[in-house]
Amino acid sequence: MLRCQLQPWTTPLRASSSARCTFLRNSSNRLYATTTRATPNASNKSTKKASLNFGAMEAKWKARWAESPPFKNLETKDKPNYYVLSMFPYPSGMLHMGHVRVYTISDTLQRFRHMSGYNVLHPMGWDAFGLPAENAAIERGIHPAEWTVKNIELMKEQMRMLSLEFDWSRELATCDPSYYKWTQYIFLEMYKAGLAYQKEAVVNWDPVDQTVLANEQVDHEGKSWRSGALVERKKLKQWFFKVTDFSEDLLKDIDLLENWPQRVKQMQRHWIGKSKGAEFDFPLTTPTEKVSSLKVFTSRPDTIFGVQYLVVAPEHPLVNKDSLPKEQAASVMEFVNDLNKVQNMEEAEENKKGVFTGLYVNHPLTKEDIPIYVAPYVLAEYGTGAVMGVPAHDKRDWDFCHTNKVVDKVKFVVEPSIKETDKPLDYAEPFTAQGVLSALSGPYAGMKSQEAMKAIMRDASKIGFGHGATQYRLKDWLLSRQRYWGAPIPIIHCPECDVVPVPNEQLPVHLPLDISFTGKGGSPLAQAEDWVNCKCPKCNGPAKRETDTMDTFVDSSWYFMRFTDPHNTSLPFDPEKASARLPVDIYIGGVEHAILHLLYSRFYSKFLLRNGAYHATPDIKPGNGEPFNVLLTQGMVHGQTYKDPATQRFLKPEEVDTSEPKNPKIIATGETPLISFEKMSKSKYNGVDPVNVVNQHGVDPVRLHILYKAPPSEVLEWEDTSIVGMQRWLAKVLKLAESVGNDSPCTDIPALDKMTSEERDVYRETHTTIKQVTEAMSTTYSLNTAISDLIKLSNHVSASSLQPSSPVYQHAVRSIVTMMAPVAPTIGEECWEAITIQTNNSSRSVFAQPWPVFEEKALEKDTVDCVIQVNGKTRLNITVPVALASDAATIEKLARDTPQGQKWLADKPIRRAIVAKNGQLVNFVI
Ligand code: ANZ
Ligand code: ZN
Repeated sequence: MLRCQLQPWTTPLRASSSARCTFLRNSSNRLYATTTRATPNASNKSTKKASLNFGAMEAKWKARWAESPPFKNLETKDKPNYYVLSMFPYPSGMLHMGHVRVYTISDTLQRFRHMSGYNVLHPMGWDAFGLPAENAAIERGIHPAEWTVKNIELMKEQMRMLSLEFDWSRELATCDPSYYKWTQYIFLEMYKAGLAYQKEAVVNWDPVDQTVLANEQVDHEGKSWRSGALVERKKLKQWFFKVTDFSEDLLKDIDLLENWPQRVKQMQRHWIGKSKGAEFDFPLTTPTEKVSSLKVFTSRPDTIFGVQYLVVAPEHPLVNKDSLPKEQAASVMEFVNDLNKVQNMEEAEENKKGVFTGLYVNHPLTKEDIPIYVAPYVLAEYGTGAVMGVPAHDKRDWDFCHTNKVVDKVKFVVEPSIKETDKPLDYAEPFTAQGVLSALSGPYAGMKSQEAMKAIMRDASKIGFGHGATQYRLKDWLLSRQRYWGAPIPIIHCPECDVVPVPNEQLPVHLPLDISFTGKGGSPLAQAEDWVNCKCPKCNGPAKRETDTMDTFVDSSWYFMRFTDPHNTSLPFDPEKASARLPVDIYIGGVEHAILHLLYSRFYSKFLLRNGAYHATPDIKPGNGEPFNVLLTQGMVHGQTYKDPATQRFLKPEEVDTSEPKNPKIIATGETPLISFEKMSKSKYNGVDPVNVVNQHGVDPVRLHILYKAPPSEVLEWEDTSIVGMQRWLAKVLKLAESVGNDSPCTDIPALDKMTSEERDVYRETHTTIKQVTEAMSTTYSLNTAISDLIKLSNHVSASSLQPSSPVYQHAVRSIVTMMAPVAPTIGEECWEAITIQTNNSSRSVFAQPWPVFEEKALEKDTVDCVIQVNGKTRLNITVPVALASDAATIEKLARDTPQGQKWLADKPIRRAIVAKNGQLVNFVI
């Protein structure tokens, strides 16, 4: 799902397995030992200063973790469940910094939850179907299956390198038959529920990739999101999911998503696009047997007297040579066919050209005969596919009316109400606001728009002319693709029985592996005759398989459910297991998936709840079925970009001398380049390879740096000159840990009132930090401030005069180390080992430690910082014990004891003392 921006896999693979490989079965056990890592810090100037050998420590702890996994077998019944999920990647073969960011966030949060006593689920899998694999097959002759398996192994190794701890026992890949069997099964459930259907549709045809695109895959210029080709219109029989059956639920349940970003919720609402208005049914003047009237949807029933023509979409059922009068039929059909040749659909919709059908309706209120036109600016998929043309009050209708010279005189039936505007109506443009109905509006003249809408709808429904109606912009989900590398749609077409679903016991419908990839002429599956020809499950006669495969969004709409029970061979997942784990507690991923992936996942989980695939629990409200509780959308990672100021040309890294990071120079000219941060891309030479970064600086410093540089949901401007700060901090914490470890282990912490003021101070800081970091990890996700709080605390401890033998000191250091461990697992373990070395406890992982808990009492300050004013002017600050903060006499005495106090109060008597804000502000009037 997270697709790599960089070109995946640039060196050809050596084929090791035959094209008939079964996917992934053994990939999870195979590749652990394969990577050798360069020793870090060897080549980098800045890292030499940091004393830790990150590479060696990583190797040490990876080996230990492999031997005794810190997170294994911790699951017990008495612990609450917690499900942390990051969006699974498309296996391009290479992690990019965006991946590193999202998985670092999820890994940090899951480690925190483990330590806080949860049964954590943190799985990983592969969104492994899709075009790039097929394109690789076409371009390089590598089978998509092989390409995919190799890429998965590579990326998995990179993930391990980053100390990301996933539950690999649950690994899944959507291209694995053991997964897509259930994708197909759920498709059939949809089919049985009447939610999967076929219909002819004008589709977006990508002439380069030779495939149908979803609307969302076409950009605002009418170009394919992937190939960049201008998209064409083509009519094909397609499979759809009836998402629109769930429009209202999908809309109203957005209100329940308290922990989703507002922005994402707005995007979802907008996408569903609910609109209230009316449907009017205009009788044709010459009804036929088939059609007697034309329905339109309008949001402005108050403009009903301004209707001067009707327009239908080119795909409207009225537009065929049998329904049209003979004189017009030929020219109308020619107009429509010409439209299909128009390369850019948007252009056709924009230009507002239309053609008269020769048909009329009779307006039941004005009794006028009104012409019907065809024009592409009316969309087949919205409302009824027909609109009432009100040129006076709608800009699109105005343009259409003028372009096609439909009428001589535009009828203005609504006018601005005088009170609201002094501007007289300018008849040179449409008046699109609501107002007061004009004299042309018959019995409704003089009514305000709102009032008129109600009256008109009431009267119209009495005579059967119309009624209130609600429309959604949301369309059904076109899910079929004329492509190879996807889950085959489990349907058989029989000449006798028509559409026959593949029986469950014949699932999965395997993708045939013996396929030639030419990249031309539609789906490769259609050319696999052995596979296409089959027996009809109903009549046993010769039949043909459906050759379309499913959109990869189908695969990713339920993977988070499969993770709850990934090896189930009799169902997509066990209802109990899924119900115990759902909804996902926190879902982390890119905002680019804010609309479709999330909407489709919401649709799937609502359907599957209704379908009984899982059930209501205290966390799953009946009838709700929202899949994701918290949604964390992480920001993009931008790369440092150099440009030549003279030519604006992007410069390659080797063209810039960065030996002085603050003062880079263009090598050829000696000039200073323009520096900016932009989305990483090949053409800007600003991409960063995570493997290099980690090799150079160490895993933990990179993880810390990523989380520290920006809040998770904001853009992260990647530059690595300041990673050295994180390396130094880690070295410092290790020193603190060693100082504790070398001393005798912690005895009891004294009671608060027995502490020295310095102890009290460090103890308070420690608890404040525990509170803040816990909050950041569990509710605000402001991981950057969590790290800065930890840094502050470590500075505080080392600046204090407490000795390592002090229980308060030891408590502080233990707290820092346990709280740091989720972000910096290697050094966290190293520190913990240093601390516990005396207690023979070194075999215990830091991740087996409980997360520290703060005490409310310890947070309280025992002094108040008091600002002292003399005659209303601020003169000095003093510190007053809390117990005495409201005692004016004590404050006066403490103030007089300071040099500043003596200066301003001298020996003058105080006439009045005003103590405000619990002693934080005191005014002495002298
Ligand atoms: C007459 C009218 C008069 C309209 C007026 C608007 C203003 P929303 O609010 O987005 O739902 N419409 C209806 N179906 C359409 C289709 N299939 N393709 C293109 N346009 C269509 O938009 C509803 C309005 O969009 C409808 O109200 C209709 O134009 C147009 F002063 O009807 B109206
Ligand atoms: Zn049959």
